Amino acid sequence: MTDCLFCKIVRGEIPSQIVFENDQMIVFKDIQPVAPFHLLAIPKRHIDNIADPNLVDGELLTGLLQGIQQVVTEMGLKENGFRVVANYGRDAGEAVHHLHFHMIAGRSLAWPPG
Ligand code: DGP
Repeated sequence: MTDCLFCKIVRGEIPSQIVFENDQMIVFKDIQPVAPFHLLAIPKRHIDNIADPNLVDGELLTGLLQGIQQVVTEMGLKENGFRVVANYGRDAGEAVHHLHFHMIAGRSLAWPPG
């Protein structure tokens, strides 16, 4: 998708702070962090969001989760805990329409979220 913001980040057309990358995905720092650690895990391939039927490709989803597991392990986030969130639609505040998992950690996180 030419105009997709996160596709541009994948292609390196918009600068980002990438902390993890493999063939399928990148993980980079959120530009508006809500916690000391706020990362976004995204597939390199354009997938609209968590409700995109293309995500039934179990291999992609498994790969994304494996990448997330690797990052939380390597960054030491498993010690105190972390949260992984995918927003969908207006009520959840989805702003960028390229599948992304927020990875949030580094402070006590309230539940339920606001
Ligand atoms: P969501 O509301 O779930 O669609 O979250 C989108 C997130 O993307 C939001 O936390 C801010 C982040 N974001 C938006 N534009 C950029 C950008 O250009 N660079 C980075 N690193 N993050 C961005």
